[in-house]
Amino acid sequence: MSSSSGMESLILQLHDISSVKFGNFKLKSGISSPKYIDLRLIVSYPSLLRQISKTLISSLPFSTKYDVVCGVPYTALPIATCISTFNDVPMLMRRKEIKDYGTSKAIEGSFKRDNVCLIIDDLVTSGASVLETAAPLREAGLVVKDAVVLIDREQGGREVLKDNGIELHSMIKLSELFRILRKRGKVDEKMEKTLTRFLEENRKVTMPVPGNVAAARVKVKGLRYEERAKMVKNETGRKLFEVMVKKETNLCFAADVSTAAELLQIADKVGPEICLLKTHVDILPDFTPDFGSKLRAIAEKHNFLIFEDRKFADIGNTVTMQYEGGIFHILDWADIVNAHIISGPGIVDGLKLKGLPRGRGLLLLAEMSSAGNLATGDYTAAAVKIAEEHSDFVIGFISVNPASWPGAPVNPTFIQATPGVQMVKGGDNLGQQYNTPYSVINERGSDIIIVGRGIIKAADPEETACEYRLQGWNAYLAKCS
Ligand code: S5P
Repeated sequence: MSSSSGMESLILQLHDISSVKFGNFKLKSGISSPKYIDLRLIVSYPSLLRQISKTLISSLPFSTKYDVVCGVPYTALPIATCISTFNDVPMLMRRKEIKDYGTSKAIEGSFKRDNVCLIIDDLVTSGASVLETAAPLREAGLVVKDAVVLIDREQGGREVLKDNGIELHSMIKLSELFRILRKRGKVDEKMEKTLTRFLEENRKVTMPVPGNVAAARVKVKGLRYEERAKMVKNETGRKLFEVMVKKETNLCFAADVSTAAELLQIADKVGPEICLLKTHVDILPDFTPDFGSKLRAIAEKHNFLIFEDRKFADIGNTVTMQYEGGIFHILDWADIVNAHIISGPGIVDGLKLKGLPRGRGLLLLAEMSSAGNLATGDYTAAAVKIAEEHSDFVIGFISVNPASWPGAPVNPTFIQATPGVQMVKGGDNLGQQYNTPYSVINERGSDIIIVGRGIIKAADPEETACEYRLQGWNAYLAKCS
């Protein structure tokens, strides 16, 4: 069997077992796709799995050298296992969930520092999942230079990986797979045209564009807020970036004062310095129904947005009522609210139901600033995933160190807002932890500094807000350059 007829037979088998399907599929991201590829099914077909594993390795250039292999969890794990046993090459496993007991290792298996590790995956789209596996391998001292995949979707992953020092080898490109199935009569002419158009439209994902969320993970560091504004789907998210650019500020003021009267007064004072004003409306003893309209008038006067830090956490149905109703009618006056993801993605669906028709935006709490909090690791990753699935409504995250997230920098359409900011690193006596504006923006990969007591307790809050604005903005300029 020649290698091209071997490849054709593999592709036909994948089609026969419905690992590759054609039609009209709604993907998790919300976009419609004329094809659906699910390679998890191959574990039920041992001879196919064997064939794929052998073909994958033979598709590597002769010059590719490696000491160990590691499959991207989960679909590629059985493939990597077969490759390991057939070729007598040791395998490593990357844990998706890192245990917080025992040895807490991210990489299982035995290896030496500087061992070269070949990454194996089933599909590559944006390259993000390969990078997520490469990061802990590299952190553990391994060298990662090559990745081999079954199918390259030709959506920018190759370029993203190259930028990160990884050469991509693929057994087959998606366009080639379509061509073979067309030749073998498995795809009609009309579907072939739809597929070609789909590929063309999705090809340039290395240039971040709205809707191409995963692929937009590239090069956020050098992107300016004005460029990112153009990529955002949600109108409030876009407006926030625009306000930041226009007013040259990435300062959010956390207006945790004791009364509504005081809040309105200080909002008017610091208004020129800020892009966002954050409230905790439930701490105001003198709240009246006209609070929202009064605050909105000040926000319009000084051109800033309003963020009610409600930290919704309940099930979807309950949060719809909490958002819209009660005493506070948050939906009527807050441009932005935030939510924990502890209850699962239904909370976003609930808030979106009410918020999206009003053009509102949502921030997800991916990390927290307080000592010992539990929003770390997989929890943070789950927040990113939910955000990507709802990028029409989720505008970004409350985060502390997004530069450290796997696959960072994350999609630049999302804004990162960080609390726990003061001029000097430190904390309060109830667990709050502070970093400086420079560290938050420049080193920790955030976009907005959220400052409360640093301004409220200053002798001159107006002047201090100006100082925070300058520090935050200069850190941003330094990051861009
Ligand atoms: O993890 C968090 C999330 C938030 S939104 N840590 C926080 O401190 N916050 C909020 O940011 C908090 O509720 C408060 O309103 C503000 C920080 O205030 P500061 O006085 O410590 O600057």
